[in-house]
Amino acid sequence: MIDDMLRTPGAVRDAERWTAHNYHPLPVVISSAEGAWLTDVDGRRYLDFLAGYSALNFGHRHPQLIAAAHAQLNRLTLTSRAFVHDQFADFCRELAELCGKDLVLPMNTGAEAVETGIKVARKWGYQVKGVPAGQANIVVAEGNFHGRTTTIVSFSTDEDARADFGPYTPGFTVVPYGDLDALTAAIDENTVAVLLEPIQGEQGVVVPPAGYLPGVRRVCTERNVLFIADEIQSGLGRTGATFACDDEGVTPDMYLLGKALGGGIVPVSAVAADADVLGVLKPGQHGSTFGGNPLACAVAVEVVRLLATGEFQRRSAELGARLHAGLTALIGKGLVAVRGRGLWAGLDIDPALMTGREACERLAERGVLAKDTHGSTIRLAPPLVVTEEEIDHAVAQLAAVLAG
Ligand code: IF1
Repeated sequence: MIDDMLRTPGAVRDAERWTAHNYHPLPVVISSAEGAWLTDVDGRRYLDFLAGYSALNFGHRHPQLIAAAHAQLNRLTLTSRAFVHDQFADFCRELAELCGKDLVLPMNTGAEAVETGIKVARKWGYQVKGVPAGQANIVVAEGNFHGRTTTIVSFSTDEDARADFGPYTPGFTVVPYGDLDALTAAIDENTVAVLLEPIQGEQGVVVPPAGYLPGVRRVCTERNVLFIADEIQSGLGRTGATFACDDEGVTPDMYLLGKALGGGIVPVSAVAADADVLGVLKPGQHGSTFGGNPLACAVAVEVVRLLATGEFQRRSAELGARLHAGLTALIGKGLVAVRGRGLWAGLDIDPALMTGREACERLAERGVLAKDTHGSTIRLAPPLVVTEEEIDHAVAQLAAVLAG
């Protein structure tokens, strides 16, 4: 292992020498970026078709977001929630309005938003629904990815993410994704919530069958169960709408948000829900040191304002149609399936040709950066500022890679 590292470029080797090997990054060392473009330490440029796993929906260093960050850096960066600061109310109000919810609870990472959602759903179950103490259960889907904490991986179905991290947190029931009958059957009198990605990202950008999300919404309403939508990757413009749930005309009881909410600058996540849900939390029962900090709020409120124009949702829908048309034309030419919506696609490459990792290595040699999910599946998720020409260029490079 260490010998392999010694043969890789200096900066890559140095990085690997001093860190745990919990990632296997492409041997590309980025030093600057703007919009949809990255530049490495040798001046080579790459089109970014990962966008930080959808944390860079507005592109690298969007001027409006960078300006907001600089202005706040020169005034106030952290107070803790022991005090209020002058960026807090605007961010929480404008995000709540974007979500159509009463309240927002700001955190930092996506996993923290998911953990917050789980804790709030359980407390709501005991205090509002009347579930017996310690008996709350939450229904989740096979193929889920909601983060990496020990509770979250407790209900993961991905052995790489879960193995050897026990003992696991109880209180979760796993059902096949997209199977409304199985989900309905799994709900019992102690079920407090259903937690789903409206489109499963890490599983390979898996879009559920038409009618599934509306069915989940109906069943949750009928059974007095909270519908929690993890929109951390699917939300904030990625699918061509503000939220992926919008595409199905569905409003969850709780939105879990993250990634792009921080504008690709600072970690910002949040839970948005009505008062009858988030109101179960009293002072001292939940929190975090950096959650809702002034720098985070100053950047994230500008993200909300960018989304409020609808420009990025329109771009994702219109340019996403161009992306999917280009990709669909490659089915039978190295691709076996294309999934997704808006500027978000999961591609199954013919396994006989190459793995997803090999495809991404060859794309990188052609100046396009993407990431495999599993096996021969890769995900494409460019910043929503990408242009038609850049989309056509990336698809052409993929076609060339597949053609060998
Ligand atoms: C890694 C995956 C993507 C997420 C959804 C919550 C979180 C994520 C739907 C947690 C985070 C990231 C985590 C990062 C790679 C990336 C990822 F490959 F892990 F699965 F995008 F698909 N809900 N996804 O996608 O948010 O705590 O990371 O802020 O862990 O390798 P986080």
